[in-house]
Amino acid sequence: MGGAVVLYGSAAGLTPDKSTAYSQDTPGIFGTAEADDGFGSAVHLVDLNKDGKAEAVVGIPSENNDGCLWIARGTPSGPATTGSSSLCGAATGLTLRGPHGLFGAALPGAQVNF
Ligand SMILES: [Ca+2]
Ligand SMILES: [Ca+2]
Repeated sequence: MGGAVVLYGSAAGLTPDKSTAYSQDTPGIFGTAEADDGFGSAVHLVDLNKDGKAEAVVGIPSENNDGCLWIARGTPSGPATTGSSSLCGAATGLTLRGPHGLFGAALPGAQVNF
């Protein structure tokens, strides 16, 4: 289980207006919400394709015992589940140790890099 919420800024600061919550129960997000997935344990906003819109990268460190990242494409109205993608630890070719690989447990932080 777990979740991540995108809040938007305004002249008065962060506002819940237009906020969007994401979890593995959200249509368009891969997998299913399971106990101890840790969806949202780490989050990062970064413009990966340099189009001026931030992608949301969400860590799911206990997904499928190796851990995964979910990446939502940035759009003018915020991160979109349509066309989102995932990357899991074992698929990267990294050697993951221990009962949980914890891929996606740490990301640089919630920030926007343009
Ligand atoms: Ca899951
Ligand atoms: Ca982008």
